Amino acid sequence: MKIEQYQIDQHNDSLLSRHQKQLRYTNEQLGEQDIHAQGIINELAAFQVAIPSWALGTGGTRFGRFSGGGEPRSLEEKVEDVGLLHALNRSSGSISLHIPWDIPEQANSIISLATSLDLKFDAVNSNTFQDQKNQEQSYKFGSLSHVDPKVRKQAVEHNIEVIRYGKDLGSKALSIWLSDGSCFPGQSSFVKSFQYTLESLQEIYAALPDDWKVFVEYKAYEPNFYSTVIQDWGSSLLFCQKLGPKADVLVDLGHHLPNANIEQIVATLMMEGRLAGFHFNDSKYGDDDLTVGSIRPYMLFLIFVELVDGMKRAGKGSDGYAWMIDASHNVKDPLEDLLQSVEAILLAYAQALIVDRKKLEQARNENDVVLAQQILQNAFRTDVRPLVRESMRINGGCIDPIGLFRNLNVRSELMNERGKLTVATGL
Ligand code: PSV
Ligand code: MN
Ligand code: MN
Repeated sequence: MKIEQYQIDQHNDSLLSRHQKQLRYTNEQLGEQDIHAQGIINELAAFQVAIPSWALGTGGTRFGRFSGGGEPRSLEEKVEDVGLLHALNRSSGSISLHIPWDIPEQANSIISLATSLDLKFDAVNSNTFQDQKNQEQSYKFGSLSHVDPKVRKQAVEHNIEVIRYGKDLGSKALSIWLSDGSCFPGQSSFVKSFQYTLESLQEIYAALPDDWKVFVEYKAYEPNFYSTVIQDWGSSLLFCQKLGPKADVLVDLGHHLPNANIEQIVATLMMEGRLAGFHFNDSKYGDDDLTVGSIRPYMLFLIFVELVDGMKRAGKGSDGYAWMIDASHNVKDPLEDLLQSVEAILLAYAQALIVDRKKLEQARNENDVVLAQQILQNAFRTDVRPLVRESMRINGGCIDPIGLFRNLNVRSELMNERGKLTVATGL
């Protein structure tokens, strides 16, 4: 299944006059506040969000999995699915692989498939949270932090192997999420676990190519429920500082304890120049991996307020960070869900771009709390959807990606091609 440009153009033609009317209204509204809408549209058009290979099928929960059908059966089909998303929104121009769920047996052919769909390979992810077939040592009691040097060695070698796969594909970063920790008090020593992990990470760091980065992801709990070795942004930053300039902290929105002020974490990491990027998702309770912006859109906006500020201070564009969705789908079509997530990210980014920074600064200096809140909420409550639609349209994408996905019956086409009962490889 491939979406042709003429299908997108036809779809856009049918929506164009309505879209232009709405866009004119938004432009006028922003113009009154001296905001140049075209500049914002260009920033949105440049913003690319990577799609993880494991979010293309139904994830399920530990209680069950209800496959939706037509799911990708191979790495090639996963790349093709991301190609469909990117054709529709022109904002999902890369895929992130998880080894060994995805093994690029022949790098050249997978690269040429990706290139034909205008896709690149984002960070590669290692996996030491599951035992693999024919693996000598078990990760039941940890991997990079394990008390047994043989287990640590195996986990280090796996990460180095992942770097090799990534190098062949043109990736530029290794993402490490460590599930290591303990389920009960007394099970392990916090200090030794940290030190073993540091030594293991140092070996992996030494194997990084010159132009690579390692992203260190933290998570408060799960699958270990008493302690996690890299439990929070502070631990992650500590590892990164000890490792060196090629290591940065990766923030996954679902990996915090309830009520954590994630926007403040982001501001601090950016102040220190140590933010690698994001795993975007949303949650009500924990690592729910729900559609971005579906539960706490105001929090997402506040995070983007800090991101925009931090990027300006660092003199970096949005391409200086790794943006990715890390989601799982139980009841929605995974592709539709991902389209919704990308749109939510762009909406929050657009809202953050229209915040009147000068007035905000002034309100802060005058301790005018009411005005400061109003300035933020004024931006948050502005309907920026026409700007996001326009950013996709000028890049050759759709005004309404989910609309065209449905009009073209993409999912039933995929079911015809791949079968009704296919289950995505991976998770
Ligand atoms: C762990 O919860 C996580 O967020 C990490 O990023 C993993 O690599 C990913 O999910 C997939 O399991
Ligand atoms: Mn993640
Ligand atoms: Mn997670």
